[in-house]
Amino acid sequence: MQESGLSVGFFTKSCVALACLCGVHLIVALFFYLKESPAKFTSYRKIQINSDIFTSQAHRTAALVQYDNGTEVIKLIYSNGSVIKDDVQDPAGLEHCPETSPLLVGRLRVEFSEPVNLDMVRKDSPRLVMGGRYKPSDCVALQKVAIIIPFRNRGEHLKYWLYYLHPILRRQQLDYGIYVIQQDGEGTFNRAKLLNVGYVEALKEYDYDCFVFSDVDIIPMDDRNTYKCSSQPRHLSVSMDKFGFKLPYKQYFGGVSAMSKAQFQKINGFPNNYWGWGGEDDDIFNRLVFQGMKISRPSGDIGKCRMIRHSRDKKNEPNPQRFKRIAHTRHTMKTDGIKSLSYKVVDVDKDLLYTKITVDIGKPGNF
Ligand code: UDH
Ligand code: NGS
Repeated sequence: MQESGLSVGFFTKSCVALACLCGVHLIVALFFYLKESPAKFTSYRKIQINSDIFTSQAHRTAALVQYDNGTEVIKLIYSNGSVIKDDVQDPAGLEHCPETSPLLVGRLRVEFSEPVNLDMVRKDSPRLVMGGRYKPSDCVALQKVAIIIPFRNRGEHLKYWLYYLHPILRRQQLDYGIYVIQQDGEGTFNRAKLLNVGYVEALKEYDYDCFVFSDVDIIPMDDRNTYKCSSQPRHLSVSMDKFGFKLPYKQYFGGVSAMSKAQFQKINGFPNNYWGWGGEDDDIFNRLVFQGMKISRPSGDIGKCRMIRHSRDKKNEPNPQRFKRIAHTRHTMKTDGIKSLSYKVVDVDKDLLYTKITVDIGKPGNF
């Protein structure tokens, strides 16, 4: 009787010990399973980056890597917690490009005395895709930038622009596309309406998050003047040779500027009813100010640019109505803009170096 009592006690103890062993084994296995397979569960790894994309100096950002059902999701967040960028990592597992590209060389020699050869540009950019599209091979660009050029009868200027800008944009490690928006016909030129068309047409093609609006005859003299967007609308052609390398006036917003999609939407895009030369850039400046935004600019040194000298274009005489119009921006911007834009695409020409879209934008009083 005593013997069987002993063996029952021994048996119970053995069972308890075995159960404990199994428990420990299970915990250890679970620990290693969780450690090795973060993708199976939602977990977070925080990494600090020095970024000023969509952020000012005052708002340092952090990148949060979230593993969610096996996908690595990058969220760029403000220090106050709001998400500003939410991106799925490149399937090839590439890292994001650094905030400052290591490929930049700084000051550039820009001159227009010799004709340029675009074949060299084509050869030097093996990753260029039809339509003037490019993205870096070794990292995921921080911004997807559509560059929009208002255009008519400026073929020579376009050659210089493509010759200088493609290598610069490549060194800036941008995911970019070039859109030349050509006004059809011989009617009065309308720069701002063409820029609106460029915005709409570029977005039909790709999910751009930044838009650079550039005259065809302005070339940056320093590749540190990055053609990308910032937390505030950015004016890029801040010290032009024709103005003695300074701003002609504090509110000047002409030449080359950059706006995120959100900034552009907030001001209802650009005005459609400035026909002929002048004032449309001042109207855009007014829109930005009325929506509580401030202009950001590179330093005068980094923002140096050259303009290709030319005579006044036909059908782009100074617009006599421009002063009256810029006095009423606060009111007109509500109705006149991207929401009221209408036009017809006449032709799309895809070159390796650009997409040229010819558009009928009507004439004053029409559309
Ligand atoms: N543009 C064209 N074709 C035109 C008119 C304008 O492509 O017929 C585009 C082009 O991208 C140009 C931009 O619109 O860079 C702005 O043109 P603009 O005429 O408003 O400005 P710009 O400063 O010339 O180039 C102003 C008149 C210069 C007279 C100089 C007299 N010495
Ligand atoms: C201002 C124009 C702007 C123009 C700027 C520079 O006077 O549209 O000159 O012109 N504003 C008005 O006329 C109301 S520029 O010297 O580049 O031809 O951008």
